Amino acid sequence: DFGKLNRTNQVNDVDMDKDSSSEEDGIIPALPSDLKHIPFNFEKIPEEIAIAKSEEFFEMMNKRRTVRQFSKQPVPLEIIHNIIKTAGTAPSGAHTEPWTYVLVSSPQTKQTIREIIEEEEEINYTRRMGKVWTTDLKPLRTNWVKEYLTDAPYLILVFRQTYSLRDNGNKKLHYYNEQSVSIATGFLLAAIQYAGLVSLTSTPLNCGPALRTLLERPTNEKLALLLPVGYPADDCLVPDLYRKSLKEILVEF
Ligand code: IYR
Repeated sequence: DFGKLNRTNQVNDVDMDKDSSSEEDGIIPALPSDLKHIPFNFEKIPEEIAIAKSEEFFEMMNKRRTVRQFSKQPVPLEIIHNIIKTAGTAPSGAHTEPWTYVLVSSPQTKQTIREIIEEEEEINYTRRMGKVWTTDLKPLRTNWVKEYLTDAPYLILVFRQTYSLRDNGNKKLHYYNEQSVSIATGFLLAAIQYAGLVSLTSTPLNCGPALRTLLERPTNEKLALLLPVGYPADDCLVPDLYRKSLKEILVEF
């Protein structure tokens, strides 16, 4: 759950009363002030089935790998739409849903994106990132040449809305927009995996403004991530990495 911030920016975990003074102050909530609360239709899963399902989901997610060599094989658009709909089910601060997904399949636009990113990434690798960072990345065999940007059938650019405007022109605050977009991207990656596709969670350094301008997004939106989506190339290689065990990531009291 997302804590609430009051006007003095202090965290207030207690739910505000229905007849709190906010409207007397001339502050109108972003959601309808008469928003109904309705019964929650919860369907309980029997425990033994829940255990099997949770294990099955782990096995499926544990097969996810970040892929840097993509096939040019097309993917039905309907799958991509369903994946983005899934990302849209993520929780968000005050239900502000602070995300925009820009889906690129046009070869010309993918080419322009590739040129923008490769130009910046060459400077990143050779001048900005520094010796420690580039040395850490060496075993992963990444560089500034990004064929996946033109090979993958789709690029999903995740934009984070730092705020939005209400119908009356007032600013709507997007609380915890970084966390909300990060969670939604997790949903997106899980949906991609479940649909049998692959992706790469890329963070094009210093490319945000140029890509935002190219894709005609407003200045309140910041590029969070760029995900190529498709099938892996037939000769795709992945680094032979292992994941931490439960024991290494869990602390129980
Ligand atoms: N953004 C660069 C560099 C890069 C950084 C990290 I941290 C990685 O895990 C992988 C790559 C690139 O995309 O190549």
